[in-house]
Amino acid sequence: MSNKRIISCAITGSIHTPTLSEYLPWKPEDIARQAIDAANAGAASVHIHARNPANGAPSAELGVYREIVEKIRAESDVLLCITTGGGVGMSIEQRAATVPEFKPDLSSMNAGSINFGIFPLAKMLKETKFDWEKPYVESTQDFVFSNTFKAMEGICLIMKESGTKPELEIYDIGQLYNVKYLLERGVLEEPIFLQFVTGILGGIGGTVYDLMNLHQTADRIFGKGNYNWSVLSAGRMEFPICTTALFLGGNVRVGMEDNLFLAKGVPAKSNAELVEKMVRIMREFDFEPATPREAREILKLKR
Ligand code: KMH
Ligand code: ZN
Repeated sequence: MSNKRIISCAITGSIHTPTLSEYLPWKPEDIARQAIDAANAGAASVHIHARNPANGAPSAELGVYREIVEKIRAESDVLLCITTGGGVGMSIEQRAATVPEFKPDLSSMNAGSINFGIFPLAKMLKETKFDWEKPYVESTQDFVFSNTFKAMEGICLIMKESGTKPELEIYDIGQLYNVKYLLERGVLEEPIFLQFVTGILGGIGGTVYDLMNLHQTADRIFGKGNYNWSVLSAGRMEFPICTTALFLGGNVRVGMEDNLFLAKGVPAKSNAELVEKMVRIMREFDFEPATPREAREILKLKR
């Protein structure tokens, strides 16, 4: 087993709100700057969401995405992974629009519908910087993150036409079977790249047992060594779960989309800090972060 591991860094996402961390980037120039710094710190891939430059609310505006994408591409050869998960309340058409527009190396492809509950964050939002924050997170008590078979097939075909590889976001065991179905339908191509998303309320938990369960089921369905995978864990299990994945042959995702803390009670001051910590852990165990060029080879990207 090679000792190279891809670090993905998810820069801002659409879960956390500006009040939760003063360091969460939400202006396009800050998102781009933190992505470039994360790449320089050892991330081979950056996962991008856009936010409204006026108030940090999740945004589907292609103009905002363009500013972020152009700034990153001008300074870095890091793999670009643009979300098609978007944010609460966006239509599937809005979520998919970045793929043909920017033809990124990777785009997230959420592999099934789930309840997506971020409403427990509301208790941390007594006073907020912006009015939208509390109602946004509270609304997820009644929110289904919709990814129907029709929507998934549509998005996979758009990615195929754009030469973009799907990063398949797997929130629970059953979604691995959705991926198997999409492979059989011919809308996905091997080798697939799975991103195990653990610790989201509505999906699988964020324990080592959950990771093992996902990994073993994927081995059984797709065949050991026939696919690439990575893991993220929301919140304080980010580093324990990512560290475990290294020994199982997996790649890792860190970043402020998933976790705002460097250690207990210590807010991360940037995404690069989270990447630097992951690199330190890796090197303690003789793993090395893959470069963007190595990541392209590992993932068998065509472009
Ligand atoms: N927000 C994470 C739970 C996406 O952007 O499409 C998973 C994610 C999905 O990053
Ligand atoms: Zn995301």
